[in-house]
Amino acid sequence: MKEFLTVALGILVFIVIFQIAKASEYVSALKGEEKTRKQNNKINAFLLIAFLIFGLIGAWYCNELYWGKTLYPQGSASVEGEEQDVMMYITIAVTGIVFIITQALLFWFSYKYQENDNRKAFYFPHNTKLELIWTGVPAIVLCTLVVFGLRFWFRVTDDAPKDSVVVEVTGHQFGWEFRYPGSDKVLGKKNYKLTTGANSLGVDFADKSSEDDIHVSATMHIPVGKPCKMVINAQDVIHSVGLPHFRLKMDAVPGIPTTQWFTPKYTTKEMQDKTKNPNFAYEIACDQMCGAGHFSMRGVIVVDSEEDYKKWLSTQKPEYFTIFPDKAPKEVIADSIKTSKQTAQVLPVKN
Ligand SMILES: [Cu+2]
Repeated sequence: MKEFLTVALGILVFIVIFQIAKASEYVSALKGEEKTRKQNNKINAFLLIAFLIFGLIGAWYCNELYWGKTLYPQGSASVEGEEQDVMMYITIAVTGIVFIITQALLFWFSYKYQENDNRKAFYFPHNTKLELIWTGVPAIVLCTLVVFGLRFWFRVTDDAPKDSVVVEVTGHQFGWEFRYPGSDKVLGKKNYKLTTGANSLGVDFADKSSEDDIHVSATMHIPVGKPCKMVINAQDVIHSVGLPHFRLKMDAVPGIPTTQWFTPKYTTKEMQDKTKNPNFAYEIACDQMCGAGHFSMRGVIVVDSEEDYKKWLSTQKPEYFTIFPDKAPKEVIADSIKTSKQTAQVLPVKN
């Protein structure tokens, strides 16, 4: 019903516009073409100025209205992102100034140089000097902006600092998996042919370095103030690790691991206080349309204090022991029994 009404309304509006156009054609025939054209010219010249003024006010008003809802007032939550924010402001300032000047001139000239019987148009077909200036200056400015952008890009995609916390981030339809290299600081090899229900990342457990690797889903923990290097993968289609608070984004491409690193400035708790939002969470938003469940592909990054991070890490069991329980040392089994007993005590007993 709603669709039908919308279509009917569209047709009605079209008929009304068509009839008005037809009527004004008859009016102009009666009044004389020349006179009507001159009158229309005047109205259009005035409307162009009105469009300029209301357009600029509208742009300013929208900015006032929605500025607080963007992530800019919060500032960058990563050390590296600060540079990117400065770059963004410079880009907006440069392009903004050019936009305002060119648009103001465009509309003002349309008004000022409207048809006038006492003025003859000046024929100005070509000026090489002028063309060189308006091509050269924007080219130099844009190249400078691109060079600064590339410098930032090379920094965050280059080798991460030696003391970085390494996390492998894997995207799949529709969620995120995280793998930590464990105490040997080396991620075990993977082979997609080894992927099974239990070994969902296809880790090659014949590789010794994989025995202490930790696998967690949906929520990733990292310590504050320490560089974090992400090794990014995808298992099915292209996804993208979008970290708006840290001002980063990197595609997750099947078969081609990508990397990016950053240093979180505030813990999640500090950010909750800073934004006065007790539910604040650093988010991984998939920035690539990846299928029907794309909207649900949200991951969470918990930035802990160094101490809390170590505590969290110590409670994680290597995936190897989950898949091969018989290989687990006795204390791990004892630990997991203890944990399950504690959980049993905490959980209400259902009869
Ligand atoms: Cu996705």
